[in-house]
Amino acid sequence: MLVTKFSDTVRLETEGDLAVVRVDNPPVNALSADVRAGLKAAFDAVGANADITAIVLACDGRTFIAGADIREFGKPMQGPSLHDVEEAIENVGKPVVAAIHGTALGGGLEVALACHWRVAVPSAKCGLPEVKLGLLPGAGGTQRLPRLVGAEAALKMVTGGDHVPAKKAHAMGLVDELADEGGLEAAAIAFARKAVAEGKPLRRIRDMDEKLAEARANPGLFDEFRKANARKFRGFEAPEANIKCIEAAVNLPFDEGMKFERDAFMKLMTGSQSAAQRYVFFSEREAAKIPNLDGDVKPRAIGKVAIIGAGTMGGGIAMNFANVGIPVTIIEMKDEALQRGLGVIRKNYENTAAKGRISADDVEKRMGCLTGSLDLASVAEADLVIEAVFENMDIKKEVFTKLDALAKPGAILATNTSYLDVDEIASVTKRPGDVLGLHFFSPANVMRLLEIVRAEKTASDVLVTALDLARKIGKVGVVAGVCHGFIGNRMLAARQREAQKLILEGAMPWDVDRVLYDFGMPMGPFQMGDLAGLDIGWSKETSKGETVRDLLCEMDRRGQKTGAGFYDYDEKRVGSPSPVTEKIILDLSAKAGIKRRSISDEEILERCLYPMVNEGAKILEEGKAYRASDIDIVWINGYGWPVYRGGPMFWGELVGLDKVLKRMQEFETTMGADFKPSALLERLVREGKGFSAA
Ligand code: 3H9
Repeated sequence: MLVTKFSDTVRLETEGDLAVVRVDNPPVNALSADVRAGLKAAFDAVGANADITAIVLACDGRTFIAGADIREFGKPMQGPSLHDVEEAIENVGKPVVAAIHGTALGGGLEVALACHWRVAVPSAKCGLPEVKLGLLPGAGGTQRLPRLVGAEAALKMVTGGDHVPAKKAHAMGLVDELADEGGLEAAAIAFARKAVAEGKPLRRIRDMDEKLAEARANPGLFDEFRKANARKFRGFEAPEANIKCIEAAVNLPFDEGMKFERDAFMKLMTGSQSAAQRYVFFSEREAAKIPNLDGDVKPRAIGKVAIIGAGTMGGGIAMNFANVGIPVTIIEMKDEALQRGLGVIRKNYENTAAKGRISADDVEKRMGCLTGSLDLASVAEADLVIEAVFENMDIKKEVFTKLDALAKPGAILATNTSYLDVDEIASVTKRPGDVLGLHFFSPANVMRLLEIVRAEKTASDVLVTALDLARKIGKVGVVAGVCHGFIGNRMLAARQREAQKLILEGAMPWDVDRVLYDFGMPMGPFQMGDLAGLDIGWSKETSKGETVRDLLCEMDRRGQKTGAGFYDYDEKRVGSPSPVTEKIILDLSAKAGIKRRSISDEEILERCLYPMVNEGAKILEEGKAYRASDIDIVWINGYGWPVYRGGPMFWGELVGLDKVLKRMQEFETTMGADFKPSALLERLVREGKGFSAA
């Protein structure tokens, strides 16, 4: 075999009349300038070499090409473009077969689509996930894919960005042949040789028209698709741009479609939404890294988990582990509560199975991972114990005192508290190094965020274990320090405070909710309150009847569950502004001597969001978050902050920290200390820096 290097990351292996062009650019074979240059040169060379009759494009390492190199985006382009590479492949004049393992994503799949055929192992996945980065496939993906699989399937793939398993890709016509695991390259070579032997005409996808003709016969397709997905796409620019490109593929000649795609790609690439979404991609990966660790800290092995409390939270947490096959013991004090909890979990799984997302077998397999117990001593076998009992310091301390006596040495002891001081909880044990907070968000089996609360004495390997475990159960773990409400709820409190003040000063709950919904949040604070139940943490006995919430609860308007809260609800739980709430608010304003005024949408937004940015800055300066981007990841994954706005800290910088500071100072002058700017915010503005310099 003759090996020729065409760049640091691309080599050509020739044997007789066969050439394998191989990419080796760890970790994910991204299409860096070096890879593009190597590929172009290699294909030019094999094209010119009359001895070569068949070519396979393959990758070393764990995956086929996983896309363009996102780190190069926004920098000046170097070397040949991806379009040049694809032209060199498509027009090489001999059969080219892509051998796909791991993931063929974005530009990687686009390169594979420029090949004449594709062979994949069953474990491989194909996708055009650009939409998740606020982009569209910018190297012909939107023009070639519909020609191969039809416009409807292409629309779903480019706007959903999901990874399609090879078997499905094969059924769709995206992959031409499935190879045995381990036999990929042999199969791709055999495929290429057969094409030569049979004299198969080279299949250039750009020349195919049959599937497009089908789409042209169905002119309503695109608007129906837009309508069906309007809710999902709300606020995002990229899905519509992707749809327009597929429309262009159907209606324009290939080269014009390519130009349309390139222009649309550049528009998205230079916009703020894609910048935000690319930032979130890297920030999520950054969040898994603990700065300044001493040496190579290994995670502890977690083979068994125990959860104390079978309520909504405990049950939801348990499901995360059962989903990935980790055995869980759920401990309750009374059998009735235990059976109820296990029953809710089973029902949840059965609902998921009814929707076709898991099989009936999966339900039993997952339930088989769960064991109920009425004896706290069952924690003895667990490597990780998570307490999810009532949110009360005395109760938590009592539980941890017992856990300290019962858990095995080296077991990690976690509390699911949302607010309480984890140092104080850890202090009742003789092993505070093993204690930390694992703050799951409700519904705990659904929400992606896991706040990992690092107490003063939490050991490094305990933190590393928690981050590792978060990834295993499909969560995004973010480390927070001990403070009231940690990262997420502490910032939420700043927003809630302003929302409550705004309705007494002149706005109505539906005004505040509308402004935040239009900003891109899934719902506003009052809708959220109604959904969660206004009586959380409220009781008739202790109500002072002083707040809107007190008065609503006293009238048994406790939110959606009682058919009324801030809003009135119909039988389908659709809310409408309530005259009852309005009267309560007007009366309370009058009682407090507040002269109500008209409040602009702009003020509502600034009053709700700037104090959050400011609180985030305080969290940073107090060292309660490692980085500003961690704060953003909390808000995107735990509270539905729109990903295309990058999180509150990213958004604050986009608005301009100087502008945020100036408004905070003005509000402080007129409305007092709630708006006192953080010292960090002042310093960064003074120095003209962003949060990454904090
Ligand atoms: C595109 O292709 C545009 C084209 O249409 C048009 C061009 C004209 N670039 O996720 P992991 C890094 S847009 C640079 O932990 P996994 C990542 O940051 C692109 N770096 O591994 C991390 O670095 P670090 C379309 C990348 O096994 C390391 O690799 N493609 C890229 O859990 C490991 O990543 C995508 O959107 C990249 N493209 O998952 C695919 N990808 O170690 C994006 C990863 O320093 N990538 N890195 O933290 C993924 O979805 C996952 O990384 C993948 C592997 C599934 C591939």
